[in-house]
Amino acid sequence: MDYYKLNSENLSQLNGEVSVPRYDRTKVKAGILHIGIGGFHRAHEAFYTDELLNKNSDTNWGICGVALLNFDQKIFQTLKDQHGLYTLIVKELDGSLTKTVIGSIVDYLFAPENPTAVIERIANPDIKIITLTITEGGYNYNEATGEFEIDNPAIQQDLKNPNSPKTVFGYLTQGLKLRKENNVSGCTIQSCDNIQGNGHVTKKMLLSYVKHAEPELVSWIESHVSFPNSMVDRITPATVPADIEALKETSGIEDAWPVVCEPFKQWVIEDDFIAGRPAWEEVGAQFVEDVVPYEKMKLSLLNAGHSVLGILGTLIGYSTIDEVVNDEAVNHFLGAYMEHEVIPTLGELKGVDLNEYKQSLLERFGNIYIKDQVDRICSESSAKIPKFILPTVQGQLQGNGVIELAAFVMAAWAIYSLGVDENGAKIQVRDAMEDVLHEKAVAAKANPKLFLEIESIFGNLSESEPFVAAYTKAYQDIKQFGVKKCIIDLNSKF
Ligand code: CS2
Repeated sequence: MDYYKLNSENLSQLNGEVSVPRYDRTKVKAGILHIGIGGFHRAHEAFYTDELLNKNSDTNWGICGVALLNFDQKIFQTLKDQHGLYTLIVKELDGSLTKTVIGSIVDYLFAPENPTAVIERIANPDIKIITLTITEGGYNYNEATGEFEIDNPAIQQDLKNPNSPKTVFGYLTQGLKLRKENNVSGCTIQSCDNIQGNGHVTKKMLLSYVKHAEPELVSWIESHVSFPNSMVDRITPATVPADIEALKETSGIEDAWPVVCEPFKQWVIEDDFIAGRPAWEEVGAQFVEDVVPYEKMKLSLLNAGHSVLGILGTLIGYSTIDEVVNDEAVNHFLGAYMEHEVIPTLGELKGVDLNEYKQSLLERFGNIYIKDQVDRICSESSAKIPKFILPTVQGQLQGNGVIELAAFVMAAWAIYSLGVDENGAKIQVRDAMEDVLHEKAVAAKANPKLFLEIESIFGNLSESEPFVAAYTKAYQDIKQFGVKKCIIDLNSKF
């Protein structure tokens, strides 16, 4: 087999089993600036945008991808070497692979190398939409107070050095300031992260920063920038070396960083784009007036479901999500959590059968070809759990509903945070709050409640008697009998 490095020159050489862009990429203008070009963006927004470029003749909506952190240098360099091209490998339910070379990222910038280029690009009149995938923790939000963490050292540094920012808030502020100074029209900032009310949160956090950094810019942003909420969905595990090798051996493509994902995808967006938008609805995105109920459903069933599987599965000793959910006892436990604790908090959702949705999630998690890593799911749990699980607990506590299963998962998380699974193997905890989690996890050995006292995660949950009682019992049971046996016992009640 001949091998071809993936780049513009070699596109015409690729064999027929791989789809390639059918549009002229040299004619596509970047109308979207995207911050955070990780796997999820490339499996989701960049995929939808590529489909649209293939379908209609509007060439104003290519993507300029921005790598913001030093850590992102590798993806920047890869995209640069490959002229923005990469292969999206969809792992179908029958194990077959659908491979598409995606061409919608037509430009790329590495912020640490040239901060001014990023600031100027945000102010460029061609850019009408700025989209973000900066992770749940990237919004600098304090769960206990609901406010922006102004004391964060990176934020303080940006306030002192406005022209060489490091955080997304520093960049957006300087870019928007330049837009205003140059009399460029407003734009849309669209979060594509898994946060309830992600548009509202983005607006609130950005304005909090701007009030400190450039107070006179606040009213311009309020009248010139829109912040639609959106719900995004597509399971995208981390790419592993075997994916790269298999692509090379089956298709002859040498792609340094392909993206793998599941076939399912969903994007529900509020139609609030102040400077226009691509016709993403032509390729399956849903535009609705109020996305809040969809977000709530997805975060509290899918993302929370992932966290439940990730934490319990890691302690038991599994390494991928399909292994965990295909364990009958854990599968039943998750189904019971969804049915008895989550669904009662969701209310009616027009056109959606929540039981069917729940069932479809269990099937998606069970796809044996995806091999989503429990390690990916558990990373940054301190930012995820307050958004995925705790709102359900609060809802249930208010209505005197069942909280036992969520309390069990929190107890398991306290034990997980000690960094050793039930077989004695080391757990690599990857979390911005790793030190605090570990310290409280150690303290919890003598008094389990101390873990719940991490206020920036749990707020005042440690004051809830019923929750603390269920959590403490679960903690002691897990220590004594192990996760699996406790799950089996709980399952007999639900
Ligand atoms: C996962 C998400 O990060 C996580 O914990 O739950 O990345 C999930 O796979 C996506 O949101 C799916 O849409």
